[in-house]
Amino acid sequence: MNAFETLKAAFLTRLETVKTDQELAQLKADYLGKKGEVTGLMQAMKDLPAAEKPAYGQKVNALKAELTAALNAHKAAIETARMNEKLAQETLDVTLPGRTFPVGSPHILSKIVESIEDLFVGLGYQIKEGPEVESDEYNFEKLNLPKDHPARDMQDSFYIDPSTLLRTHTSPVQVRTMLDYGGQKPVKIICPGKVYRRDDDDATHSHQFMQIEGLVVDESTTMADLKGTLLKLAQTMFGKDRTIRLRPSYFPFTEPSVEVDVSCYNCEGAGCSICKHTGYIEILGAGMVHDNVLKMSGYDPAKYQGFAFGIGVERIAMLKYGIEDIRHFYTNDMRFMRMFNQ
Ligand code: 2NM
Repeated sequence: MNAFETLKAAFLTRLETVKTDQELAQLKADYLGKKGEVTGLMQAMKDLPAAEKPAYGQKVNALKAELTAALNAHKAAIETARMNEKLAQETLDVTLPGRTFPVGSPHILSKIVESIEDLFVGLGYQIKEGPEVESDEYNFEKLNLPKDHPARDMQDSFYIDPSTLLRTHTSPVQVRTMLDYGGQKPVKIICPGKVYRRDDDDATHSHQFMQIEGLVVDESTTMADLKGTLLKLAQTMFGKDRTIRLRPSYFPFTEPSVEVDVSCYNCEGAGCSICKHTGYIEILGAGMVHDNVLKMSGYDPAKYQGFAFGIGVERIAMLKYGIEDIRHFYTNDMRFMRMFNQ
């Protein structure tokens, strides 16, 4: 073997062991750098006879090209190996199950409110909300509950000061709406929201509960309109085969006033423990808006008539789902909440 072949063999042996960029750079410097082996061969040319110089030069250049090509090929191999290793380490198993996280759902009371809102929006009503802290004026006075009325007893409401309280029903929102309309245009609204009464909480009483009240005021509104509307409402809540029954009652803000019963969804009128063998279940109160109420909110009873109704949302949910304690709606026991989770 001549010097060229020895040098090339030594280079290739070392190249085999090169694993890093630094080792590669060092090898390149040792052979192809300014003081490298190949450069040394080139410098040796000056001691040769002139006739041998061209062939010698060509041999050195060929060797240089060969070593450079080997270096580049090895460099590419190192990079490929590094990339493959990285890919193997960073592989994602797209078939692994995803990370699950808990998802909530609307509260059962919200669902009932929304289904009733859907019905009334479909009938052309507007949804109106108002403040939970109300004036005595809107909560009682303008609803035909004068100062000495028993329902205004301090014992029954949460008073903030002598003329301010937590609303005991959503009717003040209806008073506000009538005043806002200036006695000049028809009213067709429902008012959902929280209301407050000073009760001791037990299975059937809560100091805070949800109500939906409806009010229609127009130039030829009758009790027949009320009855048809309440039939639709009863069927939406308890099924399309339900009928309703009106019984005379009393509310200060309506005259006449009625209590509304729905035919029993359990026994269809035959009699069972749910309807206490009467075939009917009481679900809401209603009536024709009292002349005094219309007047105090700016509507002329000679021109306008109105009907109104009020419904307790918890009571509806309790009937519908056989819930025996109203406190379940507010204690937020997840086992209770999840029963309505779909
Ligand atoms: C009820 C029963 C009967 C009612 C009356 C009014 C208003 F503001 F128009 F006078 N709003 N709601 C009403 C009537 C509420 O709840 C059992």
